[in-house]
Amino acid sequence: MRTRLLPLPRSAEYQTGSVSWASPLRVAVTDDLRGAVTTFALDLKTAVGWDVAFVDAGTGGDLEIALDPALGPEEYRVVVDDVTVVTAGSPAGASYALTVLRQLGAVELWSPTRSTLERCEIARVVIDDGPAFPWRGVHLDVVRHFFDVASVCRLIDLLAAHRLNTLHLHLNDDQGWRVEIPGWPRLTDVGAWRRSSPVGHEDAAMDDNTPHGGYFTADDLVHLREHAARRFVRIVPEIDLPGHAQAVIAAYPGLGNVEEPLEVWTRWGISEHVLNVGAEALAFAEDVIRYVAGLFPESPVHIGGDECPTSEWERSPIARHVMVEQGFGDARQLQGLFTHRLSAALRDEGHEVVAWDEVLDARVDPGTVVCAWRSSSKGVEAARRGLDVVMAPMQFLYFDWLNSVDPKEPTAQAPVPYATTWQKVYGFSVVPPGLESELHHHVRGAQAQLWTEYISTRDHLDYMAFPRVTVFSEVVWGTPTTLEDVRPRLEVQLDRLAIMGVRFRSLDPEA
Ligand code: TNX
Repeated sequence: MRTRLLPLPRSAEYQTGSVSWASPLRVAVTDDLRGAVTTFALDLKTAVGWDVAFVDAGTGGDLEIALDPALGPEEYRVVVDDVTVVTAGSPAGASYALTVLRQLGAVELWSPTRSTLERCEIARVVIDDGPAFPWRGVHLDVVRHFFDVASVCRLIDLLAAHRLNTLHLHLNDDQGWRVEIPGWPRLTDVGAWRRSSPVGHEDAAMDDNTPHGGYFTADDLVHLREHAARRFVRIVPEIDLPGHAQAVIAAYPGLGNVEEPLEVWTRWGISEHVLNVGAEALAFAEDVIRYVAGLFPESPVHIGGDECPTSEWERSPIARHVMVEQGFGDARQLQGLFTHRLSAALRDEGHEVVAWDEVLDARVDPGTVVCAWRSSSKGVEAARRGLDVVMAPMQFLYFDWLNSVDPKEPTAQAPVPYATTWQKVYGFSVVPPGLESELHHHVRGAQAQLWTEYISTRDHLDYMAFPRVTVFSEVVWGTPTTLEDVRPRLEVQLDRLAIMGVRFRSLDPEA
C-alpha cells in the first residue's frame, strides 16, 4: 500500500484492512473548505462519474473535512476509517489530503475522461504530513516556444497532482514578448512574433524560416491565475530585464543602445542587445512590471536579471554618463539601477521580489529572494548575504538538459556528457552543501526549470518534465528515501500519468 504515495508523506501508519468508497461519496465539509472539496468533486465526476453529496458532520458520511488551527499552513492529517477524517491547517492542506486520498485509491480516479469504476478500496492509514519547504516550484519558459492557456492549465494540474505549489512563468526574452501591455502595443504587435527559429541544436546554425509567436492577454493571465488558485498553485510571473531584451528593442528601438533596427531574435543564446540605462528605459521597465504584478496581486514577482551583457553599455555615452553620475567603476553595477528601481516599485505594491542569482553581482535590496541557477554555491552566497533563496541549480534542475546520455535522446540544451537522469534529480539536496546550519532557514525551497529552446510541443514538454518533476516533488516535499524505495512508487505514479495522457519518458529497465 505504501507504494501508492508519491511524494511520500512525512508519516504514514498503515492499519489492517481498507474502507470501500463508491458514488455518491458523502462528504461533510465546513464552508472555508468548500472550494477545495468542490475541485475534488469535479475531478471525481470527470474521472469516474461519481457524485459528491454534501452531508452534515456526524451523520455517518464517508469523509469529514475541517480546519485545525493547530496545524501549519500546508499541513494536514488523514485518518482513513469507516468515517475518514481529514483535518488541515488551510484549504491548501485539505487539498493535499484529498490528493493523497486519490493516490490511495484506484489509478482510474486520475482519468481525464470518464473511466468506469464501481467502487474502490482505500487502505486504513493514519497520515500526518506537511512539506519541508514552502517554495516547491516548476518554471516554464513560454517565450522560446509559446505554450497556450490550455497547455499551461494542464501543467498546473500536473503540479498539483504532485503537491507542488508554484509555477514560475517566464514571459519575455530576446525571442519574444508574451504578455499584452496597455500603452505599449508594439510589444505584442511586433515583439510577440519572430520570423524564424533554429532547427536542431543552436550550434548547427540552421534556420526553419517559419514564423513563431503568440501572447497572453490580461484575461488569459487572470484565467491562469484563477485556475491555479483552485489547485493551490501560485503563479510567479517573470519579466526579465534589462538583459534578454531584444524583442523589446525590436518593438521600441529607442529603449536600446544601437542605431540599426533589430528584429525579434531568431537564434538561441544570449543577445548582446540590452535596454539602455536612460530614464525612459527605466520608466518602461517599471511600468511593465507594475502592470504584470497587478495581474497577480498575491504573488511574488520575478524581475529576471540574468545574463545581461555589458558590452553595449561600455560603448554607450549615456551609460558612461550615468556611471560617472553614480560613481560606478564597473558597468555591471548599472544593472543594479534596474534591480533597485523594480524592487522598490514592487515592494510599494506589497509584492515580494525574486531575481536570478546574477543580481548578487551588483546592488541587491534586502528582502530579495534569489533563484540560484548557476550552481548550488550561489545559494550559499545568497544566504550568507542574508537573502532567502530558491534553489534552481542547472546541474540538477534544468530539465531542458538530456534525460540520459543515450544517443537516441532528442536534441537538448546541454550536450553529452551532461545529462540529468531522474536518479540524479532524486539525489539532489535542496539545502546547498556547505551552508551553515544557522542559515538553513534562508532556503525557501527549490524549483525545476523548463526552458523551451528545444521543447516546441506539449508531448515533448511532457517527455522532458516527467518523470523528473515527479521525483523532484518528493525531494522538495522533504521525504526522499532511496532509489530502490522510490522506483515502485514512481511506477505507480507513471501509471496515473499515463491515464492522464502524459507522454513521459519511460524508465529504463533496472540495471
Ligand atoms: C540560462 S537560467 C538561461 C536561459 C536559458 C537556459 C538554458 C537563466 C536565468 N538563463 O536564458 O534558456 O540557460 O538552459
